[in-house]
Amino acid sequence: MKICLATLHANPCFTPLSLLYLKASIVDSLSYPADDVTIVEEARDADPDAFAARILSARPAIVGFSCYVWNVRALMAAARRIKAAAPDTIIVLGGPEVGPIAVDVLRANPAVDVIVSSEGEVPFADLVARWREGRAIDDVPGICRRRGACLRSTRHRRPSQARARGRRRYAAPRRSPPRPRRPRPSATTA
Ligand code: B12
Repeated sequence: MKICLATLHANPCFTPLSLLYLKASIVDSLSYPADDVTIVEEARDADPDAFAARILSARPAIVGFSCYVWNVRALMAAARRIKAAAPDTIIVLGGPEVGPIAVDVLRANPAVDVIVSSEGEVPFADLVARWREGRAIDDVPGICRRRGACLRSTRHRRPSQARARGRRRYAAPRRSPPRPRRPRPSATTA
């Protein structure tokens, strides 16, 4: 199953830390092939059709969008385009602009299937593992999802429970291939 994790930056030089952590988490905890997880990042004024087309070109079974105040409208537009072009694609959201209001966001955006309401590393890996194995996601902690015409939320797993499962540390994110260093502005002399 190919996965595409995508976001739009307010400033193109920023790093999509959330997506790098999510990728590291599934590569580390599920031994997911790193090459099957694409990260697509563009500036927030990216052309919506081109952005959606770039995501679709990875042929993902799962698309994860990282949603913040500066990109949520454009990402919802991309979600609609992706669902229209490839209806079987599972669309998952996370991030501070959607997690706390997951029910409202799901209700307003029929193209979205699941929202992870807080830190994503553990629930996203849980979701991916279950989708890969064809298992139900009903009891994955800390998500809000559709079930027919209804919306269902599950409670977060308490940190002590996560620790008991040996998940005290998250896998370190890394870029592959690394983004080329931008040249530092040269010092000017008067
Ligand atoms: C560091 C930081 C910055 C750095 C960014 C460095 C970089 N990435 O290159 C700098 C200083 C540059 C910055 C700039 C801005 N920031 Co800032 N920043 C933060 C801060 C302190 C931490 C963000 C971070 O990296 N967290 C670590 C990552 C791993 O966590 P995360 O992004 O929350 O992602 C986790 C979950 O949300 C979830 N998740 C996220 N996406 C997804 C997707 C899926 C599919 C799933 C399942 C889960 C999931 O799982 C992730 C891993 O646990 C937060 C406040 C905070 N404490 O969170 C504000 C915050 C993100 N910033 C904010 C804002 C508004 C901005 C600016 C617009 C400010 C401005 N006016 O210019 C800019 C735009 C940045 C951009 N990326 O384009 C707001 C966003 C509010 C919102 N509701 O969206 C925040 C929340 C601060 C706040 N409380 O208001 N920021």
